Amino acid sequence: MAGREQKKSGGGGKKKEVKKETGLGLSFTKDENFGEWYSEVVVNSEMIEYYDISGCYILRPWAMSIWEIMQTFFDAEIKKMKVKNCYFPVFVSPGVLQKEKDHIEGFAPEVAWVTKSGESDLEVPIAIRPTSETVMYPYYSKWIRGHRDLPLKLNQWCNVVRWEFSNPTPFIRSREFLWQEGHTAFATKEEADTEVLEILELYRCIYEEFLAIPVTKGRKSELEKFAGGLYTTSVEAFIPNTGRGIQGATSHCLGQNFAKMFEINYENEKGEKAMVWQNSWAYSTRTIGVMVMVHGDNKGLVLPPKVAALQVIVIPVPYKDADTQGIFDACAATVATLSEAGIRAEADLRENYSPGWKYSNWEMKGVPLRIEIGPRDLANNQVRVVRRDNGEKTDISRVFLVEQVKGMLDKIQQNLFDAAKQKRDACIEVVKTWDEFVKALGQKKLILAPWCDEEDVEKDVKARTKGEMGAAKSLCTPFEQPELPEGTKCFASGKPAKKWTYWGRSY
Ligand code: 87F
Repeated sequence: MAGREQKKSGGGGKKKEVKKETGLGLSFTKDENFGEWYSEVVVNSEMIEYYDISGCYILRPWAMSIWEIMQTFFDAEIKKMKVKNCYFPVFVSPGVLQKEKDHIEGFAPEVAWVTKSGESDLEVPIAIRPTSETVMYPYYSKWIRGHRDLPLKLNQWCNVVRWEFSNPTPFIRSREFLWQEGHTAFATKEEADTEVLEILELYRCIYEEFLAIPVTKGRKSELEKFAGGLYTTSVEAFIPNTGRGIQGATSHCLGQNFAKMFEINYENEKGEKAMVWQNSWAYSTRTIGVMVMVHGDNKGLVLPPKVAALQVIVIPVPYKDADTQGIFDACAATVATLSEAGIRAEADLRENYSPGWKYSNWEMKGVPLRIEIGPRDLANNQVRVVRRDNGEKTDISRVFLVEQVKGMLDKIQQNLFDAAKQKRDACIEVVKTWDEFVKALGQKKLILAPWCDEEDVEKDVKARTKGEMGAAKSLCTPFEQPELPEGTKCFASGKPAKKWTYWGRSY
């Protein structure tokens, strides 16, 4: 995706600029230039400000509020599972980072280092965490002694730094990002296996119930899994405009690999020495980028009501000789009624902007519902409600305000999910042969193909599809498997197929 690095500032600000540029507030359309459209939406909606270090972005309150809503949900859910929050340092000593050598090898170029304090070189350079296994697990080794210390379930909400070199994109690929990382240790593999799926279900919930984005739960191939772990599960989303899959979040069973490396041992009930089973799981601010890409349109951002900091914006529409004060009072009363009912509502009473400008501005910011109150509405004790997702206008009596608005927010939430699912499903192509696969890839499809599940075959698929657009890879083997008739052959190798697997280009 294109996306410019240093966008000139401005855009969302003054009334003239927005109106004059295109009449829409955006100079690129989603279908014609997706990359530029995306950059413009995240900036003009006031979610992101570009920063003077490439790949780093300022998360403005409009973005942060979405993150916090998801965080509140997820944090409460993991606490129900007895996961405790903690905070480990951002710095990693080089020794401990090397310990994970085999697994860190491929990642090493992305690790950022602090080498100086002031003018003098540090005696030993210090790494900045790209993830916290090596930071945390030495202490797991220290804290876990007996079976009574298990399970140990910790999570931290933090930032991580990965010095990416390819194509930085706000939310999707940034050099610093926010996430939660959960790291748990159990006495048995069964407990670990169970938790992997419980967490994955929470991730599905974040995407489908909060962000209104359909995802596929599944297992990663041997090539695509976290190399340090036993197996990796993920929720996978799809961006129809670019025809790319995107990993939404991951839940790994680490097995005992790290336990061996970091000597995370304990004495079991029989007094024998045993090794823990571990999991790790994470979702990041990438979720917000996927939301923008999936739901945004040519007027800007489209927020699903459940993650919108502001669900309803109330705008007075006073005509010259109308009862302006009466209209403003009605706006304030409307906000009060909605707020009391737990609906996140505000009035835009700024007098230096026209109603029309405000409409575009709040559309750009993706607020799910706009309420307009003009003289006629005042006279009829009604308000006009306009949906952001489909532009539908309805006049509703103020008597039924709360129930109607609640109903509409629910409808918008559902409609966004249904529309996104329909679009995603329309991109799914079931293929059986290599020729069909190549054709579907060229058409930006999300490909479902029977596969022999062999690592070398996936490597071969990557090699054979290498090019400007990036190679195709497996996205996941969905847990929900269509029937695989006896004798079905692998699309790539012709060997007996073992699983239906999703393939495509990806972020
Ligand atoms: C970049 C630099 C160094 C990903 C990296 O998925 C190390 C790594 O280990 C690295 N990029 N990874 C894999 C992260 C695995 C795992 N960590 C905890 C997760 C979930 C949360």
